[in-house]
Amino acid sequence: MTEEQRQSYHQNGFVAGVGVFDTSQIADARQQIEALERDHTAGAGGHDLNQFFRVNGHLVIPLLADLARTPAILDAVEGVLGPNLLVWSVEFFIKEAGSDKTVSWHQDLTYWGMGETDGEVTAWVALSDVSIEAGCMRFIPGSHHGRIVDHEDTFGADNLLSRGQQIADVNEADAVHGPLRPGEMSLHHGRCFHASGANKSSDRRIGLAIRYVTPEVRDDAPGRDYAMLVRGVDAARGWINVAGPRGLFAAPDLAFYDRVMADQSATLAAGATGDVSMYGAAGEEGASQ
Ligand SMILES: O=C(O)CCC(=O)C(=O)O
Repeated sequence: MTEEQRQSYHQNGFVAGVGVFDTSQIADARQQIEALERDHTAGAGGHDLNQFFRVNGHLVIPLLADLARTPAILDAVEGVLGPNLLVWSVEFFIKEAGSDKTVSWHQDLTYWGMGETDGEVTAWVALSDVSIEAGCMRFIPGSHHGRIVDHEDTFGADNLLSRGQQIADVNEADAVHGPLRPGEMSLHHGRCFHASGANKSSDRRIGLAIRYVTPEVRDDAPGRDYAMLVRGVDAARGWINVAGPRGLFAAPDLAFYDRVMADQSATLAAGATGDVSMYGAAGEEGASQ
């Protein structure tokens, strides 16, 4: 990441177009992901693959843990968060070709039990051409300078978010698109307003969102929380440290996944007005945090 991109992140709360994989590397990653979809739809341990793709797949799928450890991604994230980095969550945002799925305007940190921290950033990696037509993310520049604002639960059927949470008052005229070519990523701050529209393209729109935190970010909500150290040291020990998967769907990792799931869903569901399906059986394209 260039110094200009780093400054842009701090000023605007997001930066797009950061190159991390070359064409053949990203094609290879997509091919491996689509092979998992083809060969392991049924998942394991009582959860289908879609569930692992939506939430915390890095605990049971080595490919996802490896992607989250990619040095080029960590270099960029280190540029904004500093030298000590943990992965809190890995999740896919997939919109099939021609899909009406959208993501409503929201701030990520609203329900994550981390307060209003500056110590969390999402690296969103494009595994396909994530153009405006394909429903790339839109951001409100500078919105991360404010606090967490009120969100309302809509539980919209076409909304990829678990509770369809949305910010009521967004001036869409201020929004900036963040299109990405395959192998590029964007970084966005946990308080930056963002959303995305339908995929009107003829290819799948595949994004991998990796949430990085620093050791100092503490989970002050009910329950406990977990993160995987990927760079530097965790001297604060505020997170329960996760080693990463032993192999694809290894039995002890599947049992651990269920424990993490139970502890995190207590935090996510706090204050919800309906049934939050973050970890439940999701629809065709699933629901996310
Ligand atoms: O993929 C999208 O359109 C939304 C992603 C998102 O909300 C996130 O990564 O926080």
